[in-house]
Amino acid sequence: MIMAAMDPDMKLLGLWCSPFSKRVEIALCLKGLPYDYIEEDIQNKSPELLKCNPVHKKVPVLVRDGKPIAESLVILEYIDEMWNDKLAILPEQPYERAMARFWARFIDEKCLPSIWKAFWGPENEQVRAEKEARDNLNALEKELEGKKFFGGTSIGYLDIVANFIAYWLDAIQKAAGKKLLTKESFPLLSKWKDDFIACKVVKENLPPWERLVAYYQIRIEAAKASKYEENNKTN
Ligand SMILES: N[C@@H](CCC(=O)N[C@@H](CS)C(=O)NCC(=O)O)C(=O)O
Repeated sequence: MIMAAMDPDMKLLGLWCSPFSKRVEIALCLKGLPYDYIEEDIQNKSPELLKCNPVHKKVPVLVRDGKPIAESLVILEYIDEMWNDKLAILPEQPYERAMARFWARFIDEKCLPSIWKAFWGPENEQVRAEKEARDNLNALEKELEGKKFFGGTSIGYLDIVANFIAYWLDAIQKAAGKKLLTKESFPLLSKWKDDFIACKVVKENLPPWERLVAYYQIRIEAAKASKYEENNKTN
């Protein structure tokens, strides 16, 4: 996180390892907006988080002038509309905007769930999920043909939304000792992730690598242990 000057009018309830809250931090920093950052404890959610996001009870939540906004994609659009005099995040033309939203939903509704399932889903579903995840990554690979970033020549909405694929996926691959995305299988996505991570505003808003890998190692082990317990219960 960039330690922007404190602004009592705007605060972000976030989590250090959440790609969703990092999306918002990247957008705020791209716009050069100061905000106050509050780290949430997801195991022990604060009364403020529960009050600000009673429907999903998740981070990120952006609170501006006391009014909360939840869901990272919604927050990104709010930031872009609210500060439309600063660097644009969404494309300018309605068709390109619609397409960016289409792919953002594809990432959140199809791509990320298939990747999670491939790494810590039920064992008998992992192989199928891996195939699904590769097909989904392939669709994104095609989207990058002829472009440096999803947003064109510089990073935009869809690049920010895809942040998980650029950084978190590598940490999960390292933790699990299993690879979905390699330079050989996805050359365009691999080049894109290097370019994306090299952007100053992105680099400054990524969780520490070793801590993230350790976090996923624990998560993957916990998923294995709970499967083992379930099997023992049913056998
Ligand atoms: N669709 C949401 C997803 C947010 C999300 O899953 N946040 C996680 C942290 S990565 C969370 O707060 N989890 C708490 C919980 O599930 O109880 C968004 O885009 O903001």
